[in-house]
Amino acid sequence: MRILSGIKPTGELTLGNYLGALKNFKAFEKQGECFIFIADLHALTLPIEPKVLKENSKSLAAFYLASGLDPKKTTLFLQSDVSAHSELNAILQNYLYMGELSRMTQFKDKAKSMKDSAIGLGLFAYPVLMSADILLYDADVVPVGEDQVQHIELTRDLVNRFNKRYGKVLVMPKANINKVSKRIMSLSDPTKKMSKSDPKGDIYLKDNPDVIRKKIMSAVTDSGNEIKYDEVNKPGISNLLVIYAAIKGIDIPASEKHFQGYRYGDFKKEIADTVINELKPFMERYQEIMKSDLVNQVLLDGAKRANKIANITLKRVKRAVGLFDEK
Ligand code: AQP
Repeated sequence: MRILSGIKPTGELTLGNYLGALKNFKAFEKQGECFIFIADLHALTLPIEPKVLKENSKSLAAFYLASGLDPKKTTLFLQSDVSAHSELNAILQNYLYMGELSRMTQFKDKAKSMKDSAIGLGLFAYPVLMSADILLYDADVVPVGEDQVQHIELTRDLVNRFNKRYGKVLVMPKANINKVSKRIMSLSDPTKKMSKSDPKGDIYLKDNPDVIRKKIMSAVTDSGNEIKYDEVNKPGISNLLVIYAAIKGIDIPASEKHFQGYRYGDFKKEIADTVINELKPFMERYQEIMKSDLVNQVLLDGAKRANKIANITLKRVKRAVGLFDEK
């Protein structure tokens, strides 16, 4: 089984990125052949300073390694180091259509506060490049948070459309959504996703323990006093229950049961302790990796391995569509 996942180096990683993605990678490594990449081309779809993008990319590679991934087993690489992503993107963009791309929720969300003249083509065509990322590695499984499911569905439509016309060229991928940590919400507005590009209510992995505690103790809850999972009427409490469940590897009813009879203050205090204890060893590993030369070595080796596999698929697609390729 081939598994593929990536994160955009657009900003400081949040607890949402950690619970929704990083924390799950090690388990996937045991289940199949993993390709985990730094989606730096995707990061260009919204304005970003070159220096920041470069630093974020290195930092993200170190976070991948700190999550326990073994770079000998898993191919860790930079998207921009594998030119086949851009080449396949150029081919696939002819098989996805304006109508379906303009219906993508993520595009609508990101573009709603922007003037038309400021919306880059890359932001609009984001799902095309994402399809290329997935299909190049013949990925069977793509672990994602809830808001990426629509993009995977679009990739599946593309595979059907393409294979119907050219035969069985592309492998059909499937989204894998972690039931518990699929959507960690903002602490200040628990009806909105915690997102690295929206600093309100985020816990950053690089926050120090005092800051984390302060953020959790002041997280928005409600005027009641019952610790109960109820996304509609108690989104703040529900979000904290989810965070606890995701860290402990339990389901939400078990998280609810654990906090039965707690007062809000004590509940938040235990959530803060749990988050701080979870992130401490992870961040220590991250700091060590950042001090070493490991990231450069791993990305160099990863690029070689990723290019090899990606170019095989690219060749298959080029031949299928009739691009002259007798070499
Ligand atoms: N709040 C979240 N809850 C659960 N999972 C999340 N992920 C992100 N936020 C949450 C998961 O982290 C991975 C990284 O995704 P990405 O950086 O490629 O894009 P994203 O989903 O758009 O993440 P952000 O933090 O919201 O980025 P920006 O702000 O740059 O758009 C994915 O697996 C995602 O599901």
